[in-house]
Amino acid sequence: MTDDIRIEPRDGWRKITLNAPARLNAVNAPMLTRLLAALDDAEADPTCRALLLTGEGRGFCAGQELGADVTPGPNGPPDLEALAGTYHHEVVRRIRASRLPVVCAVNGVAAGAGASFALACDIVLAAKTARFVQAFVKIGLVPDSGASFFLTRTVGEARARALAMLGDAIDGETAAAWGMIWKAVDAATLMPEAEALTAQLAVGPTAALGAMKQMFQAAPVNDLNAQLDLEARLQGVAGRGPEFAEGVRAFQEKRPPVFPA
Ligand code: T3D
Repeated sequence: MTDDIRIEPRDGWRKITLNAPARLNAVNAPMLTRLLAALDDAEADPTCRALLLTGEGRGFCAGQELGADVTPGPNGPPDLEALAGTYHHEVVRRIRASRLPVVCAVNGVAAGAGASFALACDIVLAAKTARFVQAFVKIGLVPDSGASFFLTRTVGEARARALAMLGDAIDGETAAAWGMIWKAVDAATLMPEAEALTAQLAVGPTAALGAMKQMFQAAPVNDLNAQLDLEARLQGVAGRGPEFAEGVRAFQEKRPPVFPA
């Protein structure tokens, strides 16, 4: 039994580690099938309230494994549209559609689809020494797994185009300075900080955090009126829920809130 996806249950959250360090956690179809199952399983578990995604060893994820999946076979060249649609893009869709806040700890190089998986997450911490590489151009491909979507919205079109067309690596500190990620930290403190952040989210108002995800997903395509309508609708739902009741009660009683699972 392969353990290229390691799942560690913690108190109210799960840590999912891409675990193929010899190839910098480059992914293939079976590994992505297991990653999708891990995401689905966490989603279905009511006791799971947050996720942490990271990589084993010196890499976070070197994108698609440049192996059997993408090697021409007897039937001709690989069908990358099907490969992307079935596996890589489903990972991005699952993370974005999840009810759970997803933290990503980028421990090392994040290349190709690996960088996109990180950028799909809600809060991205990286080691200062981590590298983000739009590796696609180096092998004659185009950005995928949401890279063109995420980059234009985080670093802006000028930087997005250059990153994609040149394939230059940027380090964690630059990624943070450019607004691509939340924060760059010393490599030694990355995991404790990412775990503390995930634990914090796991005791947060889970339904409200899930609603925030819907909001931020919609914001880039909505105009202001549509976004105001969405915010009002989701605020209405939040206001009728037990989290708001507890939050207000805790404020009035001058104690920290204990949000229900
Ligand atoms: O349908 C579709 O959507 C298709 C898929 C598209 C999505 C994609 O992700 S396309 C992009 C695929 N990824 C790449 O092109 C990245 C290839 N790797 C690299 O450019 C470099 O390895 C890195 C920049 C990521 C890191 O460089 P460096 O110098 O730190 O490490 P290294 O020495 O190149 O790699 C270390 C080992 O990992 C090495 O193996 P070895 O020689 O020690 O046995 C290398 O072959 C292996 N490795 C790295 N990336 C991959 C990989 N093995 C297989 N697939 C990889 N993607």
